[in-house]
Amino acid sequence: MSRLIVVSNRVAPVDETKPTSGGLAVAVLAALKRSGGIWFGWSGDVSEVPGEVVHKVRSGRLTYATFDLSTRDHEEYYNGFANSTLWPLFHYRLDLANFSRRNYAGYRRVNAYFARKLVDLIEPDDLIWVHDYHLFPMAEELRRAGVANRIGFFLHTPLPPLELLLALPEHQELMRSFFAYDLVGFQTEADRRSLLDYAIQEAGGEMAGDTVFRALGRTASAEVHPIGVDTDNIERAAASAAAARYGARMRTSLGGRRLIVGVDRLDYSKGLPERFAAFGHLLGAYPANRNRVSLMQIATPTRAGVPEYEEIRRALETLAGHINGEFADFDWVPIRYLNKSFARRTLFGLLRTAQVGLITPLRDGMNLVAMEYVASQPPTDPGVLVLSRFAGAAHSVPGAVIVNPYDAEGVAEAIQLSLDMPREERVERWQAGMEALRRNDVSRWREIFVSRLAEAPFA
Ligand code: GDG
Repeated sequence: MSRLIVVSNRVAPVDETKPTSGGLAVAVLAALKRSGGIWFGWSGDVSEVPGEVVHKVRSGRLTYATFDLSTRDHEEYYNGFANSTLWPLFHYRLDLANFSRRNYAGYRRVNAYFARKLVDLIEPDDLIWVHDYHLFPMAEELRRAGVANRIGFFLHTPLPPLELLLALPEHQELMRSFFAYDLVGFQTEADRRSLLDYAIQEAGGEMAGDTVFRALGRTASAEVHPIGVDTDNIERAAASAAAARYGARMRTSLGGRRLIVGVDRLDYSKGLPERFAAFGHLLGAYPANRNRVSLMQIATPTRAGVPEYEEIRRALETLAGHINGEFADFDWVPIRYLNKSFARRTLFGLLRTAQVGLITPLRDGMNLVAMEYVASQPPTDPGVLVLSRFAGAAHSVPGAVIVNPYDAEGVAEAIQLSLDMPREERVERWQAGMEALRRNDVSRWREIFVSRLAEAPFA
């Protein structure tokens, strides 16, 4: 069997007791733990003298191969082009995207650097699987270095429509780097469509089969392979004694009141101000909820080096303050806003105690928390997932109450409907969701992608 080499910007900490609060790292770790392989990428450390050395650590069947980045690389490649240009653009936020040639040059430089380091590890039969928007040019760089292995790519974020992609000054170079892969995987059909529209309408390519396209002299397959979670493990962890202790503490603190929960990285794509506003609307329009229901929002800090993240943090504090100021009572705080991270077990215990999981991103590739909420529920008395139609998960988790996150009144209505939902309907919806999550869990995602990649070339 071929070895699998996974390449991603960040590699999860080898010490699994440290929280990993990023969807990609959570998913790749779950996908690789059992199958084994090499996980290659940035260590997460920045040093003035960037690591010429690749550190290798073995943990079970998985080998971590990591290296440091220099301060300049971190600024231009990671904070710069990846997180200040591509992230907002790919989440349809052209208004927040910064365009800088210097950052783009840094992005190319770091991709070339990743590729140079990786080449030494590659054996002829290895399958190489590159992840996410940080590393589009990897295949091109590896091909240039003579690597003939099969190389696949999975995009965890959305890919926006052609007209938005064209706003990127370097769209031609960046998008053609997709074409050097054998297989490109997306979360949803809309994302796949964006690549094919680009390949055909902008790059003059053509389809050569259901999924296979030809553009600029290269052939690749563009496919939808939605990611999943480690369903069984989450189910077990949420039902564990440790999780139950956190659940019990939570219930005591609620004093018989009901709980709505949201867990997200603190990011403008997650629709947090809109979510707070919808909750405020719930309290205003349905007064029976006052002193009866709380919203607990865990917003895990990320990407502190990007100014937009400081701004969203301030905006949320103000908004939570306003709503709490208007509705709080001496024994009740409407919004519990937590700007910190928790251990996974704690998180699942908290998700399990909430009657409503409120996951309302303005745009999200998939959203694993939506799936984690469903997998954490008690089977005989599950809560209801209220989910944005703009999360990839809306196509993968049946049984959710689907909302438009921009419509505060509609979201408030959906929350009320969920709070009032009879147990029978809740169980039915939950079972539909769980069935899908068990069928398409993260191991299955890995198996399908890797077996498709092994079938390449598709020409
Ligand atoms: C990207 C795409 C796509 C969060 N806070 C804590 C914590 N988390 C964990 C969650 C979940 C993960 O982080 C977040 O994953 P999401 O999918 O919700 O969001 P992104 O980080 O934006 O992920 C996304 C994903 O990649 C996978 O393809 O779904 O669309 O944007 O697992 O539980 N974990 C711990 N403490 C926290 O405080 N331990």
